[in-house]
Amino acid sequence: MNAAPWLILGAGSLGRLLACRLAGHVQLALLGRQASTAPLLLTDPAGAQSAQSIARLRLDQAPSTPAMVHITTKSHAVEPALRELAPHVAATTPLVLWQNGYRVQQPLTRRWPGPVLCATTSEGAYTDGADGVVHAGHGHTFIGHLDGEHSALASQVASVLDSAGLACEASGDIRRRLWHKLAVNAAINPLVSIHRVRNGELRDPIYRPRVEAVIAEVATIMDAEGIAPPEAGWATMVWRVIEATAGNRASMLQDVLAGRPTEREAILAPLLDAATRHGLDVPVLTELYRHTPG
Ligand code: KPL
Repeated sequence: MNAAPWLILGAGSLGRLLACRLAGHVQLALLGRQASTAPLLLTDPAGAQSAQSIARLRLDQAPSTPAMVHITTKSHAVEPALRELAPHVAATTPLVLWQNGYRVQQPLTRRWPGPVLCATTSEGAYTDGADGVVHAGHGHTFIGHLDGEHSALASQVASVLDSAGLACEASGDIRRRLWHKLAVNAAINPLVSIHRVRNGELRDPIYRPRVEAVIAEVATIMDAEGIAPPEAGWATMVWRVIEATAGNRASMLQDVLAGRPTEREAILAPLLDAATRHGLDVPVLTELYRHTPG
């Protein structure tokens, strides 16, 4: 095992999932608002439970020379969390950003003195009480640097995650992968959070044309941004995810129901900014932004 620990900043569902899966593969600590000596309880996709003894620390208790820091908070919480952590860790520490959308990735890649990798994942997980995480479904993770640098580091991280049971590969084109996920999230999350419906209900005739209209505007923006479409096309990609997650309450709907801030700024704002940059008129996305809870 590596001597320098991997720090996981953010003890929500993704942070807990990474901690439980990586335990035994690397030294690690999970950083959150509160320290805890309680073990983390992982429920795997088959329903089997296991208790993991993991160091759970406050940010100010972080070891000063970690091998890397995985930031798993929501996008809007990254800057405050990193401000709090920065005085405690070397500025050359590699960061891995796991946020949805495209809000923090570019500024942090330019600003942080150490290497910054971005990750995008379709692993499904949710928290279960104060100490539990349910790994609801296996997915796939891609990791890479926005400009394709630090490929050896990306491969090393991907290989550890992969051997820890989280299918993962290094990507030389992580920007495209992040925008693809953003396209899916933009077509699903705002609509289901406004109408408080499960993903599969978007197939109903009252919602379907709205989804199609969002996809059409997103496709135009992606084209202007030079983001190559998925092989199957934008619409097929989105409808496949809706089909595969039909019974899910999307993360944005869960945030709304729990009274938490949503990822509206991380998901819709980059699309609107890109539309403005390219002089594109996007009335459907503009309206969607206005109605989506922030
Ligand atoms: O990633 C998701 C989310 O909930 O944020 C989708 C793909 C919409 C699945 O629910």
